[in-house]
Amino acid sequence: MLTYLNPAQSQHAPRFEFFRGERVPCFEGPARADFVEQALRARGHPLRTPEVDSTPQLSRIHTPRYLDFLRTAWDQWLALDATNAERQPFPSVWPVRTLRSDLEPQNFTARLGLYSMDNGSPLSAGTWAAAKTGADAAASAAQALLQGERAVFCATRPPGHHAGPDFMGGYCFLNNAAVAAQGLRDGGAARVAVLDVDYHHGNGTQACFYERADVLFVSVHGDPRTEYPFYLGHADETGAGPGAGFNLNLPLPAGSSAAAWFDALDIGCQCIRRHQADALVVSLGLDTFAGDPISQFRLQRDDFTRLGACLRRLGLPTAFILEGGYAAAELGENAAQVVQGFES
Ligand code: OKP
Ligand code: ZN
Repeated sequence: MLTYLNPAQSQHAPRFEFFRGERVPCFEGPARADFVEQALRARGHPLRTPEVDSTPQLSRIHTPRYLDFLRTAWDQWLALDATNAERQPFPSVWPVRTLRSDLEPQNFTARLGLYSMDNGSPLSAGTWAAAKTGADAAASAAQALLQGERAVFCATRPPGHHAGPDFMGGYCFLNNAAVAAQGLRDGGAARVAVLDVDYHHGNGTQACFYERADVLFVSVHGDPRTEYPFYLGHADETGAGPGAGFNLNLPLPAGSSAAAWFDALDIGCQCIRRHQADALVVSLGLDTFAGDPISQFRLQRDDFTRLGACLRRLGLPTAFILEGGYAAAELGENAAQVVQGFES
């Protein structure tokens, strides 16, 4: 399967995040993409670097003020104090209900909170470069499908599905899957489906398309009553305005079996068939794996082959966009199994 890599991915390398009140090494690090590249290379899949500038799609998905902030955030952080190069910024205040988010604060920490949904999206010097090149990879994947490729794999990080129109969150900065879907629309696909199989609900992608009928969003994920991102991903969220009926959430309890997961996937696939989409974007989180350190579904290696085979049967031009998956040593194998299942 044609694969796009993100040659800038290793520039996004924050050193730590917060976990249960402690500073711990980031679960989401450069080794993840290296393992995926290694596994796909070993199986002989053709590897390419991005050839499309995603700027037009990014400006349809994200707001100008958020893009401006993200592009300049690290420089703003350094401008506060040159020794900040060795430190990481974290938000500590957020404009929740009753507070104003329409004004652009002058204080950096206030801006960081305004454009963040959580404190779980650490920044580093190369975050913009890595996120932008990742979005370029997603736009390149869309273009390859429009040019007749049957399926494309985007082996990128940081992930994107928690990033909304004007916020980062959950290790995500730019919404790669939304960029791919928008690229397909811009290139002539009338209807696009996004299927999100990451353990965590793709709140950012849902938000991007919630009022749109041209992009169907379907997600199978841990029940947000107990699982991140908590505040979105419930079954009663079905779309709004022109997008009413174009959003399907299939939450499952933490600890659900692979059998229950495939039953939900089947419902999601039936929905995609009914909508007669012209192309499919898969937000491929592999944190549904039984060995994932921060997630609680129970898929095994062979289940990823089965996932690939299920997706092939939809018969659509398909862009796989890597999202989560934190058992890094097994991530490459699991990704390669999805590809093998799709191609078998
Ligand atoms: C991103 B993706 C909190 C650590 C947990 C939430 C999980 C983000 C998952 N400091 N953060 O959907 O795999
Ligand atoms: Zn996830």
